[in-house]
Amino acid sequence: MMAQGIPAPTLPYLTIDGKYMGKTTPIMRYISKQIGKYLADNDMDNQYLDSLADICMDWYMLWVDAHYVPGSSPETESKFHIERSPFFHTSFENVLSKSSGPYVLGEKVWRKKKRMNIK
Ligand SMILES: N[C@@H](CCC(=O)N[C@@H](CS)C(=O)NCC(=O)O)C(=O)O
Repeated sequence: MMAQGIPAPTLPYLTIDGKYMGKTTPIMRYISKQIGKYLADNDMDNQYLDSLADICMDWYMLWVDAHYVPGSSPETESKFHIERSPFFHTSFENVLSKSSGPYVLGEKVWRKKKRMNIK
């Protein structure tokens, strides 16, 4: 993929009509626009949603580093769960407690209540 000029290829990626599309949050944003769902009504709220997606990716990449990167060990896993993860748990609790619910932006974004069961 690098030889084809694709910048920093990673998973996940999509190809649509033969065109490469990379990186998790930009892919989600593209699909949201295409289907007209999971979008906020204004740029400020969309920026907020993007920031939450970025926080999720930060958390996920720390999880990958702690568990799957060469050199990871029970100690790195433990450090992730004890020292790093609570910061994200608290952040998610803060986000969800600010919302009138059932979703981050009230009734509209994200998924339908029956399909999303965040506690
Ligand atoms: N910033 C990228 C990170 C994606 C990423 O690092 N994916 C990992 C898999 S979890 C990957 O493809 N690593 C390179 C490899 O495995 O060769 C995104 O948002 O999608």
